[in-house]
Amino acid sequence: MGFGHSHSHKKKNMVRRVRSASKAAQHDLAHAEDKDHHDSTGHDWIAGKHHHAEHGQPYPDLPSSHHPHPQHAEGYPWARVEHADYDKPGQVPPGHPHPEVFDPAVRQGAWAKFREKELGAKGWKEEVDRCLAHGLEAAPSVKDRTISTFARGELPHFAGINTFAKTPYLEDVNKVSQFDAAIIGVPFDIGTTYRSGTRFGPQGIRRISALYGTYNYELGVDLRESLKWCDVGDVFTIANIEKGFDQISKAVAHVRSNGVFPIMLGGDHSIGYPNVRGIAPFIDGPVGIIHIDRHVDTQETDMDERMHTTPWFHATNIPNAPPVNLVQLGIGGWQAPRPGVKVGRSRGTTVLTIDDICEMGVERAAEIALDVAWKGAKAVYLSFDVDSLDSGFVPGTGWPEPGGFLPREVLKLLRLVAREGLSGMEVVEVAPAYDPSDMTALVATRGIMDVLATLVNEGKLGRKPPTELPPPPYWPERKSKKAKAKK
Ligand SMILES: [Mn+2]
Repeated sequence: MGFGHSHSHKKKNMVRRVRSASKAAQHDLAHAEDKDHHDSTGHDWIAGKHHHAEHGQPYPDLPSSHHPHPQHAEGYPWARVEHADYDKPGQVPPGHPHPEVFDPAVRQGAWAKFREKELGAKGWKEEVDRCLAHGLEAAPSVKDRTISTFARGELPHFAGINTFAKTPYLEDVNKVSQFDAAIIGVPFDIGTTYRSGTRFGPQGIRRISALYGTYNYELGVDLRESLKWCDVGDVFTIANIEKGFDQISKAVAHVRSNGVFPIMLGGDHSIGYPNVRGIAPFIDGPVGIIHIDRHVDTQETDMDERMHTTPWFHATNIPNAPPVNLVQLGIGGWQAPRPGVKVGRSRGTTVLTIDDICEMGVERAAEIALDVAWKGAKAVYLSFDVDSLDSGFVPGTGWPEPGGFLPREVLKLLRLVAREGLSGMEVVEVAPAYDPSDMTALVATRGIMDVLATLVNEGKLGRKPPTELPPPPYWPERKSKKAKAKK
């Protein structure tokens, strides 16, 4: 019998084994008894002879693992199974009661399973190489040799210096033109009129964004493979509205003028104006604005300054950002200053309330938004205020309001309005201090990721891997294409 058992109290040399002795004591005892399996180098276990629980046998009480079977040496009491291979779209295991779930033209679950195969892994290999080069190879005991000593990439998700979704930090912004898209933090909250705290929005969004990988199953996208993007860090904001705006516009203009898609992490909503002001000069024609919010934010001033209740008044004063191309989605509730409503009425902006959108459906609302924003326009800017969601989902915001979007509604809306391409986007009003769960910052992260995925899938940004699959299910056809008007 193996060592560790006391089947008999009578032993030669009168050595008595004690079950309760420590592992080390039992080990020493085995040496004293000259047990043969301790003769091998490093005291490795010999199959069928060793019985220590610390060696990780999964079922020490089962007879089959007591003496492992040579065909399944890992000690499991069942034999290895060879599964049939259903590696082709539409292939169905015999007798499956619902063959339509295997049809990639019908079900997203099937489509996405095969789309994953087409996404490639070049970006992943480059990341591994970079991690090993900069972070050293792992200790010899680590079997997975893609792991480095110092965390330098996506993994582990809890480690590292947080950039947005662990995308590389670009310290030298002079090199930004090498990228397709850039994350710009805008820690600015002196435009708030109630709860402050959105100056910590970029930090909060980056922190929870570490939870995400670069791949999304149902959208069939791996941003690591399809997008060259970076995080340029934060704008040096000034505690003065106008100087702050100037800094923000200059930063956004730098990124946009280098042909890079800018993604601004707010910050309160006052930054909408300097953001558009940074982009519009580089657009050869009108810019439309799609604004998702509970609040119209169209009054001229609030408490005598250009606060976060005012961005679209000033943005639509920019010569090539006309108010007829401003569409506002999700408006409503008890936080609606009447001066802003008056401006919207007189300038002819387009407003859809939550009730409008619930009645017509998100798909129809997105059609309207695209028609309005793109009418005669050369580019469209997207502004996503997290307070457009029901306050239950976004406690970490300055002006929470019940009755807004559900997360899956607003995420679908974001994806649909991004489909014709964008000149830039912002996510505003995340104030992490009011939301220790970070769910508000998470929905901001998610909105950005879904928009980027859509831009890639629609061929508007980065590189879309070629596909032999049918179009993804549930992605509605665009009824009135702006292409018609363009040609
Ligand atoms: Mn708002």
